[in-house]
Amino acid sequence: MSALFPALVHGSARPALRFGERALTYGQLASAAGALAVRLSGAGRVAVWATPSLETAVGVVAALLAGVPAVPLNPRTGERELRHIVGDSTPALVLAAPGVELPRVLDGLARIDVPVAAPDQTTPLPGEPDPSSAALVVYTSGTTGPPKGAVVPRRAVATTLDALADAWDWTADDVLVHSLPLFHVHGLVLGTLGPLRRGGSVRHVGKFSTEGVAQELGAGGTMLFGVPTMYHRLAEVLDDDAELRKALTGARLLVSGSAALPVHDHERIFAATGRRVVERYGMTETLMNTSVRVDGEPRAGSVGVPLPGVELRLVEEDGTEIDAYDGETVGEIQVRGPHLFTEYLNRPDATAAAFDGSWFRTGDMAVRDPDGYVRIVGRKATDLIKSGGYKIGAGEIENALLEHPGVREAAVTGEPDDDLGERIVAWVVPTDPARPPAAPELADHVAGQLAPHKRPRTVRFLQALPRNDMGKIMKRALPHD
Ligand code: MCA
Ligand code: AMP
Repeated sequence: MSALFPALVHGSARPALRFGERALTYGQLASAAGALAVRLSGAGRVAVWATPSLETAVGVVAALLAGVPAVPLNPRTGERELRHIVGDSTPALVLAAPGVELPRVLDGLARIDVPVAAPDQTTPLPGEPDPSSAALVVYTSGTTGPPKGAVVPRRAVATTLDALADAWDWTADDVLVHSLPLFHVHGLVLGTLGPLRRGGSVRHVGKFSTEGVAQELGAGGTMLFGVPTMYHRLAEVLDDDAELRKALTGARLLVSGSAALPVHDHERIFAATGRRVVERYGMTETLMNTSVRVDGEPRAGSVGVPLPGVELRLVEEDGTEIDAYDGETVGEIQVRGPHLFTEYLNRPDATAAAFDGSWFRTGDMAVRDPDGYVRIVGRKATDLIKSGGYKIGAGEIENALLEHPGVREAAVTGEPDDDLGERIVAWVVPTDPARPPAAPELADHVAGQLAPHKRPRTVRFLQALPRNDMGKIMKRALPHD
């Protein structure tokens, strides 16, 4: 395989990364990441404290140059989840921005402060590692238990980014604007490594705001990546914000992913700007599977067609392949190709269960239109919740709630939410019905143990949970409003 980042081999004064006021050219990035790569060489795995910063980008690029798998950590991860991730991935050290305080869970790890200033002497970049070797270990939630580490090979990163370049005419001239977190595939692989592979640039807005997006897109940004919650928030204010309308209208490409963008938001953005948001569909385990292409017909509610190199099929419950392209026969999406992860770290059982031979079972249910466009209509597992574009397992939240002394029984569901797509709802039987714990206390407990985005937004107290004869909780029988 050729270099993952050809533009780094040549170095140049072209802009590569910008986070707020801080920026690096390709030459500066090559020097800083190249020097760090030498220090990381042979390190096993390295954790990256993935704040939205230059240091995170430099740290991950350095690990990739060194051929050392990077494990991005959400800096807001709670104690229990962080302990699990570190115990499972056993990183040799942690990369962090200078001055950033790390939690005590990481005390046992050596720390390297990521230098972003180019060193005096340029270090030659290491040779390109094997394409099948691991690039990243990205933790992702399942229906039960703690998150699993998806091992993503270098080949998958290169394949998916080149396939997106083909679908979107993505070039070195593009300036990508986004404000996604850097510890998931969307913000890290697509939003950071994507521009770097093309030789283009990325401008990170920091915390998402409609003003920040307007400013960066208006000042030369050509593409915008976001989750549906972000597009929903843009759609909400577009009619009253001429600057934002102008910025979106002037962009070359607006891309949404990580969850379905409601047709209503598609239409509002189109009405205000004349621009169609393009949807693409992926997963941590598969990187990107499908997209609406710039040379194809945009279609709200569709995730487009399989990307180059991606084989996609729909299967019935019993595993029979569906031939129909009729827009109505529903089956599970299975995919195959060089864009797939290799395994869940330390989980051969879960890895085996995720595959049907060489096909990866996505768990997403879809139909195909006569022209091959894929429309996602649901998900197999009701215990997976997508909130703000984050995948969250009901089981992990239930386990955390059950550790709270005021909780005797707990069940967690997702309910439709205009802003977040789905909102986490906790159903709780209190230990003492006369003195149930306060809802914010339970939310803080979950945020502190797992992560703030996993906290319940609504807590409903019950005297008992509905159970079947086997004692299993019947979530569908919970009394919704
Ligand atoms: C509130 N907050 C709390 C608590 N309550 N913090 C701690 N404990 C509490 N009890 C804080 C929040 O942390 C946040 O803090 C603020 O209150 C508001 O929180 P929230 O309501 O969640 O809204 P938000 O922070 O504005 O988040 C919306 C968002 C976010 C920006 C859309 O959900 C987001 O960044 N989503 C992106 C997810 C993503 O990248 N998914 C990709 C994975 P503060 O204000 O300080 O921040 S999917 C993927 O990778 C696949 C491959 C794919 O297809 O893309
Ligand atoms: P994650 O494991 O966090 O990477 O989330 C992957 C899941 O996000 C997929 O299995 C889908 O359910 C969902 N997803 C990603 N992109 C889209 C999209 N454009 N439309 C609908 N669902 C999506």
